[in-house]
Amino acid sequence: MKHTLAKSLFILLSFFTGNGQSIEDYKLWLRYHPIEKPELVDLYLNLTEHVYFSSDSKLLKNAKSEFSNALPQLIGNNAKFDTSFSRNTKLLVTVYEQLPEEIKSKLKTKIGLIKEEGFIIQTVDYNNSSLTILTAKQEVGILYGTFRFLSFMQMHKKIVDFNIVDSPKIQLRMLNHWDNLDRSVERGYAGFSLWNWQKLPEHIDQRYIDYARANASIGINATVLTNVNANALVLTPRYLQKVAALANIFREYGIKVYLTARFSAPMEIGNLNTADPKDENVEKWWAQKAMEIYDLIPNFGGFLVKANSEGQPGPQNYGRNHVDGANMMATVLKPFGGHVIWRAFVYSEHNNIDRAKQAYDEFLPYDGKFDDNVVVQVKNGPIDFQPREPFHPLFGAMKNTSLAMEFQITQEYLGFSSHLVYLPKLFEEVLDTDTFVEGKGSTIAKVIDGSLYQNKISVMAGVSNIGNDLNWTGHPFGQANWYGFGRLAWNPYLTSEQIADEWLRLTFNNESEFIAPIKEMMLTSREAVVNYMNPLGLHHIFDSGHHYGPGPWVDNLGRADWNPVYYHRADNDGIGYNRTSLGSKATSQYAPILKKLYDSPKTIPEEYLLWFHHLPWDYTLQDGTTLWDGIALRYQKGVNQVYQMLRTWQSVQPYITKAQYEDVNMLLQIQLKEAKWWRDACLLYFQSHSNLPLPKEVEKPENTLEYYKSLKFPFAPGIRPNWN
Ligand code: GCW
Repeated sequence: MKHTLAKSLFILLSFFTGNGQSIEDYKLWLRYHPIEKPELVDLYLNLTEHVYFSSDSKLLKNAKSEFSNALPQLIGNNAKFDTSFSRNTKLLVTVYEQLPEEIKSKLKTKIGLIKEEGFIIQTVDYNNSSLTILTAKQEVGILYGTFRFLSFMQMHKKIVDFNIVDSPKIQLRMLNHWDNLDRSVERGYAGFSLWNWQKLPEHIDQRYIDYARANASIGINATVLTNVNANALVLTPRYLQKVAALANIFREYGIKVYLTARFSAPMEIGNLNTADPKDENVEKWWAQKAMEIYDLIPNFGGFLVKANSEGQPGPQNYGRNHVDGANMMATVLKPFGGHVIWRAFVYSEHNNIDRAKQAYDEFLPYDGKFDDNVVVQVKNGPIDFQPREPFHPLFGAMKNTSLAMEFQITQEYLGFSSHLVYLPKLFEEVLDTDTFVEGKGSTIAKVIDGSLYQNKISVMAGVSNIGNDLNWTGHPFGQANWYGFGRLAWNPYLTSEQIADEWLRLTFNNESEFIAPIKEMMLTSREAVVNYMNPLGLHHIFDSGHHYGPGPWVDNLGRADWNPVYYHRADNDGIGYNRTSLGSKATSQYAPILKKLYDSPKTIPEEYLLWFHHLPWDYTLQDGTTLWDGIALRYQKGVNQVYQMLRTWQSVQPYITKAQYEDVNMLLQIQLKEAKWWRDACLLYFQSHSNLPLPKEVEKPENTLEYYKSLKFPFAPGIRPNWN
C-alpha cells in the first residue's frame, strides 16, 4: 500500500515539474526507492528488526536519523530501535570502545586494519544467534558505515553475513568551491552558489544539510567554501560568523571547512601597508586572524591559496617566493592543527617558455622546503583541465612535499552542464598513470595517497560542479561526477566502471536492461568529448574567456599563452606543439623512460601526439591514415558517438520516468548540436591551413568558417567579471 502511494506521489511530482529537472533529482544518489523483491525485503526486515544504535552525539544522531529516514522508504518499515543492547538485538551500531568486551575481542584483528575514519560491518555468532555489528574507531566511521550499509540495500545486495572492512586511502577528500561572495560561481554551470551569505548566519537552508549528507555518504570530509580568486572580505568578523554557521552544520557530518586566503588581506582588511610575508606585522596579523577563526571554528581546516597566478597577489610582489608565503601561513596555523594548501597553478606573462613547463620549473626547486602542514596542490595536467592532458610532471618528481591532486568536476572545458561526460573515467586514467619515477608501478594514485613517498598529508581536491539548480549539478549526470569524485577520493583504486554501476543503481534503478547500456554510454562519453573537441592531443582551442565552444582561430589576446593558436600551432606544413627534446623540451620533465617514449612520434601514445609533436598534415598515423584524415575522422567519430548516446538513451525510456527521460534527451540534443559545431568549426579552420579535402566519411559542415568565427557569447555562464 505504502509503496503504491509513494509511487503515485512520485509520478505526480514528476508531472508537476514538467520535463526538465524534477524534484526527485534533488535527492541525488540518496533516493531510497522502495525495494520490490519480497525475499530482499524479508532479509532486511529481519536484520533491522532490533537495532541498537548508540546516539549520544550530534554526529551519531545524524547517522541514526539517516537510517530511520531510509528504512521506511526502502522496506516500508520503521526501524525498531532498542534502548539498550540486548539478547534481541540483530544490528548493533556503536564505536569500538563501547562494544561489549566479548564482541570487542571478536573484532580485535579487524579494528587493527582500519584507519581513523574507517568502519567494519561484520556478522558474528553471539549468544547462539547471528548479530551484525557496525563499528568504527571514531564516530565519523559509523556515519560512513551507515551510508554504506544503506547503499547495499539500495543496490539490492543480498548479504546474509557481512564481512566488510573499509577505510579511506586519502586523508583529505575535499571539494573546492569557486564561489564568490555575490553568489556567482566562477566556472559554475548549475546556478548560483549554495551559500546564502546575506541570510547567514541566522538562516540555515535545508540545502546545507542535504549537501553535507550527500558528501558524507561518499566520504568527502573537507570543503573550501570560497573561490581561489579570493575576496579578503570573507576573513572579516561579519563573514566569519556566517562561515562558522556553515561549519557547525558540516562538523556534524564529519566535514571540515577551509577558506581561500587572499594574500593581500592584511592590506585590504587589516590596514597594513604591506603583505610581505617576512614583515613582522604581517605575520602577527595572520596569527591574530588564525586565533579569531579558531575561536569561532575550533575544527577549521585551514587556507587554500592561489598566489602569484593570473593576477592574484602573492609573496613575489615583495621579492619573496612561494615557500616564504606558504610557510608564514603554515606557522600561524600550526598551533591549531590547520593546513595551508598552496596551489601550483602558476605561469607568467614574463616568461616566454612553454606554459606547460612553468609550474614544474618553478616548484621543483622548492621540494622539501615547505613546512610539514603545507600541501602543494597540483592540477592533473600541466595546462588546464583539458578533455585530455598528459599528467602533470610534478607528480612523482616532487618527492619530499605532500602533493594534492586537483581535479575539475565542473565542466569548464567539457561542454558546461549541457554535455554528458562521465568524468571518473578521466580521473581513473590519471590516477592509474605510471610516472615511472621509482620504477614501474609508481602510479599517480600512489603519489597522491602517500604510499610512494610516505608524505605526511594526502589530499584529493575536486573543483565543485554544485550550484543551487534543483538538481544541484545542472546536468543530472553531473551528479555522477560529484559521486565518482568522492568515491575515488576515498579509494583511488576503484574502477570508473564500478562507480558508474553503483551510481546508476542508487540513482535510477537496478534493472540490468537499463544499467548495462547506460553504463556503457557513460564510459564512452569521455572519449566522445575528446574526439569532438580535442582529438590526438590537441588542447586549449576553446573560445576565449568563457571557454564555451571552439575558437582555434583566436590569436589576439593580451598574452600569447591565452591564445589557442599558441597551443595548436597549425600552419601550412602541419599541426601540433613540439615539446620534444628538439622543441620546448617539456618531455625532459618526465622520467627517462617516458621522455624517450614521448620524444618520438612513433612511440608516444597517439592520444598525446599533437601535445608533444608538430607533424606534417600527411604524417602517417598508426592505422595508416594521414594525420589530416585522422583528425577529421576523429571529429566525426565524436559526433557519431553522441548520436549513439542519444539512441541508447532513447532505448531505455521504459525504465525511467518521463521527466528523467525528457531532461536528458533534451540535453543530449544540445550536446549533439554542439559536437557538430566543434567538428565543423575546427575542421574548417584547420582546413584553411592544410588545404586538403575532408574524407568522405565526414559530414559536410553546416556553416562557413566566417559564421563560426562570428559567434559571440557575452553572457556565457561561469565567467569571471572583467576576465579578458
Ligand atoms: O583555468 C583557469 C580558469 C580560471 C581559474 C583558474 C585557476 C579560478 O579559467 O577561471 O580561476 O584556472 O584554476 O585558478
